[in-house]
Amino acid sequence: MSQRTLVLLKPDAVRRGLVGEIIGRIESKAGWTLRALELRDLDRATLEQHYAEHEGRPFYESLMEFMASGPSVALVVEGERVIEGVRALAGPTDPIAAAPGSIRGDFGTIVRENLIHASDSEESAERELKIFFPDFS
Ligand code: RTP
Ligand code: MG
Repeated sequence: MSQRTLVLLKPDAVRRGLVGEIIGRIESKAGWTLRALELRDLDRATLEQHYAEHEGRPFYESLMEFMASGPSVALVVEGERVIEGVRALAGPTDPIAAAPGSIRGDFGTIVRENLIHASDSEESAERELKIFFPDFS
């Protein structure tokens, strides 16, 4: 089943020069295609919408601050089971628990600075694609 997902390469990935490496891993999966790609500073309003489910959690403010600490790369990726697939490439939220071979497992140590966001369901993908690429259809 072909799907679209919203991927963010977070400010730590951009700062550390890992954009090419991470996009390469996504791009090299058979049949997956990049449909949009942009380096951008994410403003507070966009981040609040995106992370609305986490409002009030203890890590919320530090997550907001981190996500606004530099530009991110926003991507639309399309392909077979791509929603589940990019989450699998990323690995679990905590990079220390993420297996080597996954993006977070290979490059991360800090829960907040875990390099990549990817939509976690079809509903999330639809919601998040509208936030980041409202003109994209
Ligand atoms: P994401 O939404 O960014 O794709 O990551 P995720 O689904 O794996 O994790 P989620 O639970 O949605 O959390 C969103 C992001 O918040 C930061 N976080 N920090 N305990 C903490 O300090 C903590 N917990 C979560 C991470 O950047 C996580 O990706
Ligand atoms: Mg999440």
